[in-house]
Amino acid sequence: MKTLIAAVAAALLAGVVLAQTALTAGEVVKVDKSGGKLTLKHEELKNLDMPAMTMNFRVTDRTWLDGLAPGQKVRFVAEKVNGQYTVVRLEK
Ligand SMILES: [Cu+2]
Repeated sequence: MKTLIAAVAAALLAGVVLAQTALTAGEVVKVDKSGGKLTLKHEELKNLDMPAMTMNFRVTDRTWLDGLAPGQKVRFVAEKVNGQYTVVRLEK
């Protein structure tokens, strides 16, 4: 029972942290559909302690890459998943 309560509490906390992670502005530089990767010129990512730069990200869902084109402005949330910077939320 204690384990269950701890698990529920952890899940709730994770949800709160995720909800508080603000969207960051970015511009699409390159789309790699087959590789499931996206190059973004992004503003500061506070949750990753990262300054503005242009870099590669993996994406949680490759279908997000459909219809994306270089020069397009997006808003996104990135996290480190299994050691790789990954876009976990994308708004076009
Ligand atoms: Cu970066």
